[in-house]
Amino acid sequence: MRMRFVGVSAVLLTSSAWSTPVDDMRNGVDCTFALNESPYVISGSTTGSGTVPASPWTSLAKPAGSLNASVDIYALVPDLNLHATAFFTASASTSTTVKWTITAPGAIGQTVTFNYQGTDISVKISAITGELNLIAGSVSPEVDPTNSTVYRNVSLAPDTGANFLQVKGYLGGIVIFPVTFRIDPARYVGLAGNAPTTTISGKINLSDFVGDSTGRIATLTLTPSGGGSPETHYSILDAAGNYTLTTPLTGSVSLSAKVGHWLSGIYTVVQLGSSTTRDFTLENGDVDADDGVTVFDYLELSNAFDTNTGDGGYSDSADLDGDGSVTVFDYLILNSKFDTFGPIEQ
Ligand SMILES: [Ca+2]
Ligand SMILES: [Ca+2]
Repeated sequence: MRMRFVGVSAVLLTSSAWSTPVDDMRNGVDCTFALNESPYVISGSTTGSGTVPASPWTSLAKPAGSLNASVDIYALVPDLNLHATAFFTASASTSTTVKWTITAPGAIGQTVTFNYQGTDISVKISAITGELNLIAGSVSPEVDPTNSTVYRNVSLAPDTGANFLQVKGYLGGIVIFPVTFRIDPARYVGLAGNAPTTTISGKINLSDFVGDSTGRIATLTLTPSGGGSPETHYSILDAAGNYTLTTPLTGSVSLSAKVGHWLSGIYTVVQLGSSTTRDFTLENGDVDADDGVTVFDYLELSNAFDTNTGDGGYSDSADLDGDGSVTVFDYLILNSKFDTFGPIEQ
Protein backbone atom coordinates (compact mmCIF):
# COMPACT_ATOMS: atom_id res chain seq x y z
CA MET A 1 0.00 0.00 0.00
CA ARG A 2 1.43 3.31 -1.04
CA MET A 3 1.49 5.92 1.68
CA ARG A 4 -0.56 8.97 0.96
CA PHE A 5 -1.37 12.13 2.78
CA VAL A 6 -4.74 11.97 4.38
CA GLY A 7 -6.98 14.47 2.64
CA VAL A 8 -7.67 17.11 5.24
CA SER A 9 -8.95 20.38 3.93
CA ALA A 10 -8.11 23.40 6.01
CA VAL A 11 -7.78 27.06 5.33
CA LEU A 12 -6.09 29.21 7.90
CA LEU A 13 -6.82 32.88 7.64
CA THR A 14 -4.47 34.93 9.73
CA SER A 15 -5.10 38.40 8.42
CA SER A 16 -8.12 40.63 8.07
CA ALA A 17 -8.84 42.09 4.65
CA TRP A 18 -10.10 45.43 5.85
CA SER A 19 -8.58 47.10 8.80
CA THR A 20 -10.38 50.43 8.59
CA PRO A 21 -13.70 51.70 7.26
CA VAL A 22 -11.84 53.53 4.50
CA ASP A 23 -10.05 50.34 3.47
CA ASP A 24 -13.36 48.53 3.50
CA MET A 25 -14.91 51.17 1.33
CA ARG A 26 -11.99 51.12 -1.05
CA ASN A 27 -12.45 47.40 -1.54
CA GLY A 28 -16.12 47.65 -2.41
CA VAL A 29 -17.66 48.13 -5.81
CA ASP A 30 -20.47 50.62 -5.31
CA CYS A 31 -21.56 53.64 -3.36
CA THR A 32 -25.13 54.64 -2.78
CA PHE A 33 -26.26 58.15 -2.02
CA ALA A 34 -29.56 59.67 -1.10
CA LEU A 35 -30.44 63.15 -2.23
CA ASN A 36 -32.31 64.68 0.64
CA GLU A 37 -35.26 66.90 0.30
CA SER A 38 -33.54 70.22 0.56
CA PRO A 39 -34.02 73.87 -0.12
CA TYR A 40 -32.14 75.45 -2.94
CA VAL A 41 -31.11 79.02 -2.96
CA ILE A 42 -31.38 81.37 -5.88
CA SER A 43 -29.35 84.53 -5.84
CA GLY A 44 -28.85 87.33 -8.29
CA SER A 45 -31.76 89.19 -9.69
CA THR A 46 -34.13 86.51 -8.50
CA THR A 47 -34.59 85.70 -4.82
CA GLY A 48 -36.58 83.09 -3.06
CA SER A 49 -36.40 79.44 -2.19
CA GLY A 50 -38.01 76.24 -3.22
CA THR A 51 -37.85 72.55 -2.51
CA VAL A 52 -36.49 69.75 -4.61
CA PRO A 53 -38.37 66.51 -4.10
CA ALA A 54 -36.36 63.78 -2.44
CA SER A 55 -34.67 61.47 -4.89
CA PRO A 56 -34.46 57.75 -4.40
CA TRP A 57 -31.19 56.29 -3.37
CA THR A 58 -28.76 56.38 -6.23
CA SER A 59 -25.93 53.96 -6.81
CA LEU A 60 -22.65 55.26 -8.10
CA ALA A 61 -20.34 53.03 -10.09
CA LYS A 62 -17.12 52.64 -8.18
CA PRO A 63 -14.16 50.64 -9.44
CA ALA A 64 -13.06 48.04 -6.93
CA GLY A 65 -9.98 49.18 -5.13
CA SER A 66 -10.82 52.84 -5.49
CA LEU A 67 -12.67 55.42 -3.50
CA ASN A 68 -13.56 57.33 -6.66
CA ALA A 69 -16.87 56.99 -8.39
CA SER A 70 -18.96 58.29 -11.26
CA VAL A 71 -22.63 58.59 -12.06
CA ASP A 72 -24.88 60.27 -14.58
CA ILE A 73 -26.12 63.48 -13.00
CA TYR A 74 -29.58 62.48 -14.17
CA ALA A 75 -29.51 59.56 -11.72
CA LEU A 76 -28.25 61.78 -8.92
CA VAL A 77 -30.62 64.71 -9.47
CA PRO A 78 -33.47 63.72 -11.80
CA ASP A 79 -35.05 67.15 -11.48
CA LEU A 80 -32.24 68.68 -13.50
CA ASN A 81 -33.06 66.49 -16.51
CA LEU A 82 -29.37 66.75 -17.32
CA HIS A 83 -27.14 64.03 -18.75
CA ALA A 84 -23.43 64.36 -17.99
CA THR A 85 -21.03 62.28 -16.00
CA ALA A 86 -20.41 63.45 -12.46
CA PHE A 87 -17.02 62.36 -11.20
CA PHE A 88 -16.53 61.77 -7.48
CA THR A 89 -12.86 62.03 -6.59
CA ALA A 90 -12.08 61.00 -3.05
CA SER A 91 -9.31 61.53 -0.61
CA ALA A 92 -9.16 60.09 2.87
CA SER A 93 -7.51 62.31 5.43
CA THR A 94 -7.84 59.69 8.13
CA SER A 95 -8.86 56.05 8.28
CA THR A 96 -12.46 57.16 8.82
CA THR A 97 -12.77 60.51 7.05
CA VAL A 98 -13.47 60.76 3.36
CA LYS A 99 -13.92 63.82 1.19
CA TRP A 100 -15.26 63.61 -2.32
CA THR A 101 -15.09 66.51 -4.70
CA ILE A 102 -17.61 66.38 -7.50
CA THR A 103 -16.98 67.68 -10.99
CA ALA A 104 -18.93 67.35 -14.22
CA PRO A 105 -17.11 69.10 -17.06
CA GLY A 106 -19.49 67.60 -19.61
CA ALA A 107 -22.35 69.59 -18.12
CA ILE A 108 -20.81 72.98 -18.73
CA GLY A 109 -22.49 74.78 -21.58
CA GLN A 110 -25.63 72.65 -21.39
CA THR A 111 -28.94 74.29 -20.72
CA VAL A 112 -31.22 73.01 -17.99
CA THR A 113 -34.69 74.09 -17.06
CA PHE A 114 -36.00 74.18 -13.51
CA ASN A 115 -39.56 74.51 -12.59
CA TYR A 116 -39.29 77.09 -9.88
CA GLN A 117 -42.52 77.78 -8.01
CA GLY A 118 -44.56 77.17 -11.14
CA THR A 119 -42.25 79.01 -13.52
CA ASP A 120 -39.84 77.35 -15.90
CA ILE A 121 -36.39 78.89 -15.69
CA SER A 122 -33.75 78.04 -18.28
CA VAL A 123 -30.15 78.15 -17.10
CA LYS A 124 -27.02 77.75 -19.21
CA ILE A 125 -24.55 75.97 -16.91
CA SER A 126 -21.25 77.72 -16.29
CA ALA A 127 -20.04 75.58 -13.42
CA ILE A 128 -21.08 72.47 -11.60
CA THR A 129 -19.34 71.44 -8.42
CA GLY A 130 -20.00 69.46 -5.32
CA GLU A 131 -18.52 68.07 -2.20
CA LEU A 132 -19.14 65.27 0.23
CA ASN A 133 -17.45 65.22 3.60
CA LEU A 134 -18.09 62.05 5.48
CA ILE A 135 -17.09 60.18 8.58
CA ALA A 136 -17.13 56.45 8.05
CA GLY A 137 -18.27 54.46 11.03
CA SER A 138 -17.78 50.84 11.92
CA VAL A 139 -18.71 48.05 9.59
CA SER A 140 -22.25 46.85 10.06
CA PRO A 141 -24.86 45.15 7.91
CA GLU A 142 -27.55 47.44 6.60
CA VAL A 143 -30.48 47.21 4.21
CA ASP A 144 -30.13 49.09 0.95
CA PRO A 145 -33.50 50.82 0.48
CA THR A 146 -33.22 50.62 -3.30
CA ASN A 147 -33.45 46.85 -3.43
CA SER A 148 -33.94 45.62 0.15
CA THR A 149 -30.71 43.70 -0.02
CA VAL A 150 -28.63 43.49 3.09
CA TYR A 151 -25.13 44.64 2.37
CA ARG A 152 -21.97 44.85 4.36
CA ASN A 153 -21.90 48.57 4.87
CA VAL A 154 -19.85 51.27 6.33
CA SER A 155 -22.17 53.69 8.00
CA LEU A 156 -21.43 57.23 6.92
CA ALA A 157 -22.35 60.31 8.85
CA PRO A 158 -21.99 63.82 7.51
CA ASP A 159 -18.80 65.51 8.53
CA THR A 160 -18.71 69.18 9.43
CA GLY A 161 -18.23 70.11 5.79
CA ALA A 162 -21.10 70.71 3.42
CA ASN A 163 -22.54 67.91 1.32
CA PHE A 164 -23.92 69.39 -1.83
CA LEU A 165 -24.15 69.52 -5.58
CA GLN A 166 -24.23 73.04 -6.90
CA VAL A 167 -25.16 74.24 -10.36
CA LYS A 168 -24.18 77.73 -11.49
CA GLY A 169 -25.24 79.30 -14.70
CA TYR A 170 -26.67 82.22 -16.57
CA LEU A 171 -30.25 83.27 -16.58
CA GLY A 172 -31.01 85.61 -19.42
CA GLY A 173 -27.34 85.64 -20.35
CA ILE A 174 -25.99 87.57 -17.38
CA VAL A 175 -27.31 86.47 -14.03
CA ILE A 176 -25.27 84.04 -11.98
CA PHE A 177 -27.69 81.45 -10.80
CA PRO A 178 -26.37 79.03 -8.18
CA VAL A 179 -28.69 76.20 -7.25
CA THR A 180 -27.58 73.97 -4.44
CA PHE A 181 -28.77 70.44 -3.85
CA ARG A 182 -27.92 68.85 -0.56
CA ILE A 183 -26.66 65.27 -0.76
CA ASP A 184 -26.94 63.57 2.56
CA PRO A 185 -26.42 60.99 3.80
CA ALA A 186 -24.17 58.78 1.77
CA ARG A 187 -24.08 55.07 2.11
CA TYR A 188 -21.40 52.70 1.05
CA VAL A 189 -22.58 49.45 -0.46
CA GLY A 190 -20.09 46.61 -0.38
CA LEU A 191 -20.29 43.20 -1.91
CA ALA A 192 -23.32 41.51 -0.46
CA GLY A 193 -22.50 39.99 2.86
CA ASN A 194 -18.96 39.04 2.09
CA ALA A 195 -15.52 40.49 1.91
CA PRO A 196 -14.13 40.99 -1.57
CA THR A 197 -11.93 38.07 -2.40
CA THR A 198 -9.42 36.99 -5.00
CA THR A 199 -9.28 33.43 -6.28
CA ILE A 200 -5.86 32.16 -7.28
CA SER A 201 -5.63 28.87 -9.08
CA GLY A 202 -3.23 27.00 -11.24
CA LYS A 203 -1.37 23.79 -11.84
CA ILE A 204 1.57 22.56 -9.82
CA ASN A 205 3.90 20.53 -12.00
CA LEU A 206 5.80 18.03 -9.89
CA SER A 207 9.17 17.49 -11.58
CA ASP A 208 10.70 14.07 -12.21
CA PHE A 209 7.58 12.26 -11.07
CA VAL A 210 5.62 9.44 -12.68
CA GLY A 211 3.32 8.83 -9.71
CA ASP A 212 -0.11 10.14 -8.87
CA SER A 213 -0.42 13.67 -7.50
CA THR A 214 -4.00 13.05 -6.36
CA GLY A 215 -4.45 13.83 -2.67
CA ARG A 216 -1.08 15.44 -2.19
CA ILE A 217 -1.30 18.61 -0.18
CA ALA A 218 0.11 21.87 -1.47
CA THR A 219 0.96 24.47 1.14
CA LEU A 220 0.42 27.89 -0.39
CA THR A 221 1.56 30.98 1.47
CA LEU A 222 0.55 34.55 0.68
CA THR A 223 2.74 37.24 2.21
CA PRO A 224 1.67 40.87 1.87
CA SER A 225 4.34 42.89 0.05
CA GLY A 226 3.94 45.83 2.38
CA GLY A 227 4.25 43.74 5.52
CA GLY A 228 1.61 41.99 7.53
CA SER A 229 0.87 38.46 8.60
CA PRO A 230 1.34 35.72 6.00
CA GLU A 231 -1.73 33.71 5.11
CA THR A 232 -1.37 29.97 4.64
CA HIS A 233 -3.69 27.81 2.58
CA TYR A 234 -3.70 24.06 2.08
CA SER A 235 -4.99 22.77 -1.22
CA ILE A 236 -5.43 19.10 -2.09
CA LEU A 237 -4.11 18.44 -5.56
CA ASP A 238 -5.98 16.47 -8.17
CA ALA A 239 -4.44 14.13 -10.71
CA ALA A 240 -3.42 17.08 -12.89
CA GLY A 241 -1.84 18.95 -9.97
CA ASN A 242 -4.47 21.68 -9.87
CA TYR A 243 -4.84 23.86 -6.82
CA THR A 244 -7.11 26.74 -5.91
CA LEU A 245 -7.38 29.18 -3.05
CA THR A 246 -9.46 32.22 -2.19
CA THR A 247 -8.08 35.09 -0.19
CA PRO A 248 -9.56 38.27 1.27
CA LEU A 249 -6.16 39.94 1.12
CA THR A 250 -5.75 42.90 -1.19
CA GLY A 251 -2.84 44.67 -2.80
CA SER A 252 0.26 42.78 -3.81
CA VAL A 253 1.57 39.64 -2.19
CA SER A 254 4.17 36.97 -2.77
CA LEU A 255 2.80 33.50 -3.42
CA SER A 256 4.80 30.40 -2.57
CA ALA A 257 3.92 26.73 -3.01
CA LYS A 258 5.46 23.68 -1.34
CA VAL A 259 4.50 20.07 -1.87
CA GLY A 260 6.03 17.11 -0.01
CA HIS A 261 9.49 16.26 -1.33
CA TRP A 262 9.61 19.07 -3.86
CA LEU A 263 11.34 22.38 -3.19
CA SER A 264 9.07 25.37 -2.82
CA GLY A 265 8.47 27.80 -5.68
CA ILE A 266 7.55 31.44 -5.38
CA TYR A 267 6.02 34.31 -7.33
CA THR A 268 7.43 37.37 -5.64
CA VAL A 269 4.67 39.74 -6.79
CA VAL A 270 1.06 38.78 -7.37
CA GLN A 271 -1.41 41.63 -7.65
CA LEU A 272 -4.69 40.72 -5.97
CA GLY A 273 -8.09 42.08 -6.90
CA SER A 274 -9.18 39.83 -9.74
CA SER A 275 -9.05 36.10 -10.22
CA THR A 276 -5.66 35.05 -11.38
CA THR A 277 -3.76 31.98 -12.53
CA ARG A 278 -0.27 31.01 -11.41
CA ASP A 279 1.32 27.70 -12.43
CA PHE A 280 4.29 26.27 -10.58
CA THR A 281 7.04 23.85 -11.53
CA LEU A 282 8.60 22.43 -8.38
CA GLU A 283 11.99 20.73 -8.27
CA ASN A 284 12.28 17.27 -6.76
CA GLY A 285 14.70 15.81 -4.20
CA ASP A 286 13.77 17.23 -0.78
CA VAL A 287 13.14 13.92 1.00
CA ASP A 288 12.93 15.43 4.49
CA ALA A 289 10.84 18.39 3.30
CA ASP A 290 13.04 21.08 4.87
CA ASP A 291 13.15 22.96 1.54
CA GLY A 292 16.74 22.15 0.70
CA VAL A 293 18.40 19.19 -1.01
CA THR A 294 21.25 18.21 1.32
CA VAL A 295 23.11 15.28 2.78
CA PHE A 296 20.21 14.69 5.16
CA ASP A 297 18.03 13.81 2.21
CA TYR A 298 20.67 11.32 1.10
CA LEU A 299 20.55 9.74 4.54
CA GLU A 300 16.78 9.35 4.51
CA LEU A 301 16.82 7.96 1.01
CA SER A 302 19.54 5.52 2.01
CA ASN A 303 17.45 4.27 4.92
CA ALA A 304 14.62 3.41 2.53
CA PHE A 305 16.82 2.19 -0.30
CA ASP A 306 15.80 -0.93 -2.18
CA THR A 307 12.29 -1.04 -0.76
CA ASN A 308 8.99 -1.21 -2.58
CA THR A 309 5.49 -0.05 -1.86
CA GLY A 310 4.13 -2.15 0.99
CA ASP A 311 7.56 -2.96 2.46
CA GLY A 312 8.16 -1.98 6.06
CA GLY A 313 11.00 0.38 5.28
CA TYR A 314 9.42 1.93 2.22
CA SER A 315 9.10 5.70 2.32
CA ASP A 316 6.84 7.59 -0.01
CA SER A 317 8.96 10.71 0.41
CA ALA A 318 12.12 8.82 -0.60
CA ASP A 319 10.45 7.42 -3.71
CA LEU A 320 11.15 10.64 -5.50
CA ASP A 321 9.98 9.56 -8.94
CA GLY A 322 6.85 7.90 -7.57
CA ASP A 323 7.34 4.57 -9.33
CA GLY A 324 6.70 2.59 -6.15
CA SER A 325 10.31 1.68 -5.44
CA VAL A 326 13.25 3.47 -3.88
CA THR A 327 16.04 2.87 -6.35
CA VAL A 328 19.09 4.36 -7.97
CA PHE A 329 16.78 6.45 -10.14
CA ASP A 330 15.62 8.31 -7.03
CA TYR A 331 19.24 8.82 -6.09
CA LEU A 332 19.91 10.31 -9.49
CA ILE A 333 17.08 12.84 -9.05
CA LEU A 334 18.41 13.83 -5.64
CA ASN A 335 21.94 14.07 -7.00
CA SER A 336 20.87 16.34 -9.86
CA LYS A 337 19.34 18.83 -7.41
CA PHE A 338 21.93 18.53 -4.67
CA ASP A 339 22.63 21.78 -2.81
CA THR A 340 19.53 23.43 -4.23
CA PHE A 341 17.18 25.33 -1.94
CA GLY A 342 13.69 26.75 -2.09
CA PRO A 343 11.89 28.92 -2.69
CA ILE A 344 12.76 28.96 -6.38
CA GLU A 345 11.42 31.90 -8.34
CA GLN A 346 8.81 30.92 -10.91
CA1 LIG B 1 15.90 18.42 2.54
CA1 LIG C 1 11.44 5.49 -7.29
